[in-house]
Amino acid sequence: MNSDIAEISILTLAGGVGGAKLAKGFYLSLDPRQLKIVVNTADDTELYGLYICPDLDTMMYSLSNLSNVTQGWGIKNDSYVALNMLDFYGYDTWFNIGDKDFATHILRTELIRSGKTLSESIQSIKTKLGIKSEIYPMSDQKVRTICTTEIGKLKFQEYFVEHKCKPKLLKIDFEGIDLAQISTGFEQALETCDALVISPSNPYVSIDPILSINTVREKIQNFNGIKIAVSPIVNGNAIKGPAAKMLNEFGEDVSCVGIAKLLHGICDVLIIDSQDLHEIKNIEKLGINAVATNTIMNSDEDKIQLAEFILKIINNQTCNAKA
Ligand code: FO1
Repeated sequence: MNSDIAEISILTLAGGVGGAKLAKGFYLSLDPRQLKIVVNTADDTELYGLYICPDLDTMMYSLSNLSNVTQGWGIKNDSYVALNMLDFYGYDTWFNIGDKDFATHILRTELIRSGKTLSESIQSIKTKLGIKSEIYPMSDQKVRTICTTEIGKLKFQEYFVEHKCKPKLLKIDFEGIDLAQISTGFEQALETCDALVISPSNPYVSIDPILSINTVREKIQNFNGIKIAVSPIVNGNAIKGPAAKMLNEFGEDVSCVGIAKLLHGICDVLIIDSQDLHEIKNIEKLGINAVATNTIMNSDEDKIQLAEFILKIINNQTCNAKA
């Protein structure tokens, strides 16, 4: 990497597995201090008296190499002895929490019960996991995605895990969004970072909660660095999760063009997969530049390759800006 890259600071917005994969790519390509990560917390839930933050944990497990990469969440080689005993006691156990994973929820719940903010609890846990980049929740206030479906209102994890995203989705609300403030770390990162990268995460339930926090959308519109997004839809499909189904149910194009439409005003360059090369002109008609590369991230090498592709775009843009 040339020296300019060494000075660039990246803020990435992330949720779910796609967000964790790209962040891992940056984490392996940069000095950790160059990377700041903001994570969706609207998937969070309370179970068994514990405060559970799936997207934050997926992110932290990914960066600390603890992640169960085949399922995308939870800790590798975990056991489910505690869950089986909870089942014996008659608890619902459709949300599969492993024994090691329980330790994270117990630690976070204790920190929060002791008066720590969510940001402070993440700072403590990520430090114990040896993670050197900053990770911030989108907000320290409680926001919860509520899915109104053809079978009624469901909390996000009830929709996503218990009902496997099957019920037709009619509406998505973010309970608590009006009182939620942008987290301090997020606000400072928007003021100081050179580039903003919107991860290939679900636009509705991972990125939109972050954008819906008071002042965030306008801060991003006024962000003085380059704004890049990676399409989570490749060749009309989501790599993982319900993004394609949601785009279809909300009447949008189930394509990277449909994604581009949702990014109007907050994205300068949309990175699409090589399989969607033919869509570049349709995206550019929307006033968003588009570039194609391999965006499927299976191995760490794939994640690094995509991260470095993005860093080159940022570097060129930054050099041009300085010229
Ligand atoms: N996703 C599932 O599909 N099934 C599960 O049983 C499940 C358990 C689980 C436990 C802890 C955790 O942090 C995440 C977990 N997830 C599970 C993923 C979770 O639903 C996330 O919200 C999704 O990955 C979307 O972000």
